[in-house]
Amino acid sequence: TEAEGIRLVDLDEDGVDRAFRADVIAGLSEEQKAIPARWFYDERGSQLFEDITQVEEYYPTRAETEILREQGQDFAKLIGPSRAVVEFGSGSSVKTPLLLSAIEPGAYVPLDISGEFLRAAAADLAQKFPELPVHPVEADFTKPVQLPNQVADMPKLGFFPGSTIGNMVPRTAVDLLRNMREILGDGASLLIGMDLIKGRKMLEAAYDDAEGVTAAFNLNLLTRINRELGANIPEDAFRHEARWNDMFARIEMHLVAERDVNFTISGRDFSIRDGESIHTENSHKFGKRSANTLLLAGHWTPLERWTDSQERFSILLAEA
Ligand code: AVI
Repeated sequence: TEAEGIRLVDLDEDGVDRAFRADVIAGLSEEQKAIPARWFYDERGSQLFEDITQVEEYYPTRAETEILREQGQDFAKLIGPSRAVVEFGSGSSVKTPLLLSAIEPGAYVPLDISGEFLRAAAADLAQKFPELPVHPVEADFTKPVQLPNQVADMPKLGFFPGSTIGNMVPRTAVDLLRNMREILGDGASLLIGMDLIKGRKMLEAAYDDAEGVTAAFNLNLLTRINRELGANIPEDAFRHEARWNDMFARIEMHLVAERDVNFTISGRDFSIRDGESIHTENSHKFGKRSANTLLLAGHWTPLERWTDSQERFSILLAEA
């Protein structure tokens, strides 16, 4: 039901998401202003992200899909049949079926914080694989999660595509990987997508496409703050910027003020100077070694690695 879908969101008496307001107010009070990237994904933000995956310059989705399409035999050989596939984040309509048809799984367990996305993804999968038991779990997978009893005795395969791990700073990524290890248990494997380090030009273009879809995605955060937090940020005073940070091997997205601005959010005053930015996202990129090191720090042992034909993206298989 709708009620189940919103149970994990803590709203105040005015219907404001408390965690959203707290993150925005704390983040805009810091020296380098910053808002966590998870707040991009309201309804319009989720749609814009879908649109990003279709633009010419944004290669990760196509590159990862190519690997899933091409390496099915390898997956089947190394992973084996009858696994309970636990997907962290609700399934994508393209990637998940490619994996499931390659490995003959015993069950599919999509795990997502949003009940609405979860039910849609589970229904879609059930239709494509009518024989496959599907057990959706509505949960925050950064916290401890109990998997359904029906899959208790099956060996697990965690699936975390998209290089979403790259949106976390390393210490948060390590915490998440360790938590996944706890959720999946002994004998589990993990199949995880990680985008690769490459030339600055190609990376910056992927996060600043000519059509302006990524710019709209970034700027939509201001629209969301204005709507949901009773704010009056002048959206036209900001421009989208994607920068490669070489020290941390990551693309950063910023909203850069093009003039001095003053505004209020939930009754509090803020000001941003001309040229100052709000840091809205990190998207870390990996080499072979940094990918392996991250997995090891997260209590996973790397076993195999695949890349697409143009060496843009990697999928790694690791074991507990
Ligand atoms: C969801 N995540 C892996 C995307 C990325 O590439 O870091 C989000 C994104 N931000 C801008 N474009 C895409």
